[in-house]
Amino acid sequence: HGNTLSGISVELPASDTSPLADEVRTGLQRTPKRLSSRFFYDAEGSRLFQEIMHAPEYYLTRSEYEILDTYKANLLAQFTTGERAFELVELGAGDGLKTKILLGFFADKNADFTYAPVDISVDALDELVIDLRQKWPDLRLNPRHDDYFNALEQLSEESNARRVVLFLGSNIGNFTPEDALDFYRQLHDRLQPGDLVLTGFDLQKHPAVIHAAYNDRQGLTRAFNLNLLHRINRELDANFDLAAFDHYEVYNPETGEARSYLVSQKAQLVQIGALAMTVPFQYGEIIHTEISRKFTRTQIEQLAEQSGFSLTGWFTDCKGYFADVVFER
Ligand code: AVJ
Repeated sequence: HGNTLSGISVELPASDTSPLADEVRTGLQRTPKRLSSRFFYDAEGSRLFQEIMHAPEYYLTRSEYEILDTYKANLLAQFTTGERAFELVELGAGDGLKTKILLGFFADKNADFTYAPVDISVDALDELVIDLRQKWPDLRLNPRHDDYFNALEQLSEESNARRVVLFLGSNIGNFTPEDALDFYRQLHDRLQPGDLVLTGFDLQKHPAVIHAAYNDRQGLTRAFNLNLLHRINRELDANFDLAAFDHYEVYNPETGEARSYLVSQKAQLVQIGALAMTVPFQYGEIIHTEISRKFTRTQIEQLAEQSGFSLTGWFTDCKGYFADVVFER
């Protein structure tokens, strides 16, 4: 952590100010300890999440795939109003696996639309754009490497197309109830009357089905959760012993919250070099890392109502596990 001032190298005190550093500094000093799930997605974490999506227990991806495939014509009909073009703005596009079902179908039907994927990962976005250009050379693309709300604000100044915001995969489940409501209120502020939001919500169901989705037998979710410690070791010069932490998941069917934890398997001290910080753990002490919230239809209706949207489309898979829901501004 040297800094060069007019040729003189000045050694700064431990003052790493990356978002991860801030999170680790504050999160590991709290009781109970916690780290946000938004730091899961380094290159290895993104790769592990792709694998989770193929795990037999992780039904979410297959359910949503089924919904989009089954109802792509209904969705196109809802997105199209008269002669007006629409702009599909996808928040957190990732590899766009599920969205490609819609893009392919819309392209076949010669729909008049632009696809605007938004992602904070440049790598994911570049890969997606290369793949889409190859598959559909005529597709109008407007990729944004940006924060969700910045991207939305800029987009709304650019054309008079109808906005259709996609927020798929139950990413909304990582928000607290307050943050979820705030998210839709902010969308409401930035969109125009007639604009749409299509959100993927994971629904409440038999608790054992949900519990298994976050405890796959291959240990992918375990590796995904533990990778956060690996990332901190690498990026913040820490010495977490990954063998001394366990993955633990609870699903509470009364609150609809699946919560992930890392559990210290012994009393230990962990050094975070870049923060000049020593973190003590007791035997059995936890770090809370993720909330994956599951919804009821009533909760989703309330979310629409409290943020000023009308619920105009409700699509589920044949098992009723997942819903893709249309809100109209
Ligand atoms: C990408 C946030 C939807 O919460 O189900 C998968 C992430 N965590 N397995 C989810 C995740 C553990 C996933 N989301």
